[in-house]
Amino acid sequence: MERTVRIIGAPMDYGANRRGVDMGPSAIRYAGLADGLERAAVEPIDDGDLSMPRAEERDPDAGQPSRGTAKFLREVEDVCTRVGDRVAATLADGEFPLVLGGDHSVAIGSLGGSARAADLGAIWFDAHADLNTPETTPSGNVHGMPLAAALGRGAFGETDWAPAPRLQESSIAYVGLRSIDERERELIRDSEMTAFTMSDIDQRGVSTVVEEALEIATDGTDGVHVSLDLDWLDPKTAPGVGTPVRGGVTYREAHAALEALSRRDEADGVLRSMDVVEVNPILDEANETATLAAELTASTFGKRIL
Ligand code: 6HN
Ligand code: MN
Ligand code: MN
Ligand code: MN
Repeated sequence: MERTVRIIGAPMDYGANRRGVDMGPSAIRYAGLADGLERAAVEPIDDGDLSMPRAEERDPDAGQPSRGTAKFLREVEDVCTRVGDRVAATLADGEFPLVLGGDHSVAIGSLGGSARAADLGAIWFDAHADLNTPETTPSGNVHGMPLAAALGRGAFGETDWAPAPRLQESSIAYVGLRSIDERERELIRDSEMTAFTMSDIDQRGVSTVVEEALEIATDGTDGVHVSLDLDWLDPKTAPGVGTPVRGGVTYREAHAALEALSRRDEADGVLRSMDVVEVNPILDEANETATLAAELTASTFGKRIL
């Protein structure tokens, strides 16, 4: 039976301090996402974009947590609650939710929605750990906090919307980390998550690392959420991101990684939900990063060369 992939656009930029990432969903669509998915033999249905709270109503300080800083938290809560509901409804209909960001804070919504009716593991392709809490954040930007929010860490633990009900901390694997804040380092060490850094990829190859990440994310869970932050790639390959960090994966490594997911998924049907985030068309060169995002998504769903 053909798989239906429901595209949910979340043009959110409230979690990042750079405007422009809100144009990510259109840029990824324009780059041929639907065609790529059809060539991967899945049926794409595009739900269009969720509406965002209006710019003139913004107040970064409204709705601050009991401790620390999280800018535009009220807006992030509003958007992520709707993303979560849409993701959960898509899964209930037997379809695959593909969330297009927007900044990485939208993943609070996708994780929450995907972990409502299943024990969830996750693979986090990112230069960053996204594990800051309002208490530890150096920037106040919620796109540096989605995993902490979904795990109910720090002040997020006092909210009812951020923690993802059945997300298994020990079933989360990072792939490609290379920029970790001092306080995040302690949070990772004290957590049950597994972190594969760029150095692990250098030493053992990206396919091996992804296969291990899959073992971790599938062990004892019902399915895996894939979170693809385009700053995972080297900025030479993916310049259109708000927080570039040099030393990321190459074009070939990125494809190899997502093809490894697809091979495993073809055998065992392990993938459950996905988000593709942080594409910023204003900082991009000729829509290169959005094109990469579309191609990598198609690879995840099984697009092959032959
Ligand atoms: N992203 N660790 C930094 C912060 O502000 O918390 C950067 C976060 C980047 C987040 O790229 O999704
Ligand atoms: Mn991220
Ligand atoms: Mn179960
Ligand atoms: Mn990142």
